[in-house]
Amino acid sequence: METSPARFNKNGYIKVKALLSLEIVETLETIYDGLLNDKTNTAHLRSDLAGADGTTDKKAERITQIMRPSSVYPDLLKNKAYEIALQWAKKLLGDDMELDFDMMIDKAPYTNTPTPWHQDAAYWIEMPDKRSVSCWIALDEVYEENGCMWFIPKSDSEGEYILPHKNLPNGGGIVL
Ligand SMILES: O=C(O)CCC(=O)C(=O)O
Repeated sequence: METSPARFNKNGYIKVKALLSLEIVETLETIYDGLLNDKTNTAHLRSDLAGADGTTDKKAERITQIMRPSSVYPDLLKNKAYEIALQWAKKLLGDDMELDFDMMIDKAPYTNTPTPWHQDAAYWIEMPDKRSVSCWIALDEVYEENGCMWFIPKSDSEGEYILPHKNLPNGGGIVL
């Protein structure tokens, strides 16, 4: 049977079944809900990945992204999720892997806004060491209709190629 590192190398991603206990997920959920509602202390870390939408209230966030939530709430780093994610990164890419940053994303209900297709590596230009892994942890039940993460397996011919990306015109994330 193919090992996880072999599958990761081949496809560019793996899915880990039951990465965290329900208790860990619930703790993260409580902290993240607090940060999501705390618009004052997170203002400098916060953006809308969907960008501005001229047709709705400009203040309404559709895909809230909060960079480095642990810088506002350092106890987050003590949560087992961080340790387990790092163990997996080491298993997949080597024992010298370290946490670079954490991030939370909230897809507000009834906004029907897709997250733009992208490669994470396109955000990380000029990184001398190209090894990286993002660990995406769902805190709610996720399925196609409510915004689960989608991956496209890399093809053999692509190698480590980063496709050209552009900025969304309305100030959101980058898109293929
Ligand atoms: O949750 C999503 O739909 C996108 C998340 C993402 O792109 C990321 O975590 O790098």
